[in-house]
Amino acid sequence: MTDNTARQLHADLPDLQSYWMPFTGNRNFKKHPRLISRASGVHCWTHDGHKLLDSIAGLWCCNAGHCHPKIVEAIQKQAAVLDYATAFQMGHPAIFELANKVTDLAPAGMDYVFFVNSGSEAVDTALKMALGYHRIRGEGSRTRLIGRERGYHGVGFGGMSVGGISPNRKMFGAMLPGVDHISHTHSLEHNAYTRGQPAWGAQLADDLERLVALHDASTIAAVIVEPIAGSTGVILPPKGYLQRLREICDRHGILLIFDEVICAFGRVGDRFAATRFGVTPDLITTAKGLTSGTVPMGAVIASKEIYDTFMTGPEGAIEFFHGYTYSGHPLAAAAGNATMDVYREEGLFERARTLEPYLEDGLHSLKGEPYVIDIRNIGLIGAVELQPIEGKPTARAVQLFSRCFDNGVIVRTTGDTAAFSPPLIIEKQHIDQIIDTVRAALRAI
Ligand code: PXG
Ligand code: PLP
Repeated sequence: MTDNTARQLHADLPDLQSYWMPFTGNRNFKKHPRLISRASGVHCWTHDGHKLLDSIAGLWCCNAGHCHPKIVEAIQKQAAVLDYATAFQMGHPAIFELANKVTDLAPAGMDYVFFVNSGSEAVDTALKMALGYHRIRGEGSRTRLIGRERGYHGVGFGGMSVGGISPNRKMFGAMLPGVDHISHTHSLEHNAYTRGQPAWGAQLADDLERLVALHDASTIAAVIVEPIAGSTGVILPPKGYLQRLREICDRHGILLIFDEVICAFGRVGDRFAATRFGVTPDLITTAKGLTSGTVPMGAVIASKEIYDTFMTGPEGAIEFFHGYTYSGHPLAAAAGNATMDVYREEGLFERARTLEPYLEDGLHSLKGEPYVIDIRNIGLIGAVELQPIEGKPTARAVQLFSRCFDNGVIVRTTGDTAAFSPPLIIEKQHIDQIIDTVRAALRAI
């Protein structure tokens, strides 16, 4: 079908031709468009009025639910008062306020916030902070960055390089030099159908010792991991794993970066994965839930030690030659402030923790349904892994997605895993609807 025919078939839609869509099969989409034109709470509606329960909070981001009136009002008010102010050698009140609100939630000792516009920018920023930190301290030989297999850290050159998802990497050349990866922690053999953190696998953190032995600690700046890997299909940290990673980093003077773009702000039933698991990294990257997905914004939360190290050059000099035109944008700041207020007033982090067992029971009730080979969960995160169709990876999950979509539920699939990350305002009846819809879809595909 040509693009012209696609346009005629969907005469009620805008012309779809010029938009090059991200992470999308563009040609297929333009033949079978799915446009979301409205959203409220845990629901959204397509352009032709099909109502959908959003089991993934947009894309792991609309934690307070869609179009929360308080957040909407804050953005509207801000837009009329101050549209933009440069963040370089200037500032505006709302962004200082937000920095304080974020550090109030952050683990003790993580007292400074650098604002960016996305998770990808947060990751690249954190990696640069790590390199700069060592250099200022006279350890400029620490230039290596260590990621983890199957990790997702966004699509910038830094995040892609430390990332471990091959389709996201293979087209884009040599990437950053001096990057290496520790092994991932997913094991169906040992951990299938675990509720919460798996018991097996803490020793996988020792893979970092292998890289220290290979490269020498004096060449390694930082290790970056997602405490809970989301994008790759939800991989939970084995009990004791993150603690062990922290210990190894401490032993060798390596900075530990938690990429909490998905985990932060209630998703794991706590403020951060760091607070839930009781492991404090040196840097935390966030985005998504920071503004409940309403206005693009990301942030790096840094330890006092890292901030203080940068604040040592000549008085008046710029300490960190880094920043984005839209760092700390007023609309994002207003959205972030309102979002933090909503989280607190509505007790949404506690709510996520309270609902965790209900979602867990619902998801694990899918054990034994056709094609299901594993179920994983923590906080308001869940995953159902399916047996791939022989020779056609991802095809089974795509069928599940389509079925659920037609039956009124948006699920996210990655590889052959369906992932769930509903808004934290979700109610039990919605969780029931998600589980019922997925069960029926599994039986039908
Ligand atoms: N780090 C992590 C851990 C993420 O999950 C990013 C960085 C990048 O953030 P931006 O804002 O640059 O997209 C992410 C983003 C999925 C999915 O299918 C998840 C993300 C992005 C796209 C798809 O689960 N997370
Ligand atoms: N490219 C050019 C030509 C620019 O002038 C700028 C910023 O001034 C950028 C890229 C970077 O844009 P941003 O600060 O939005 O990341």
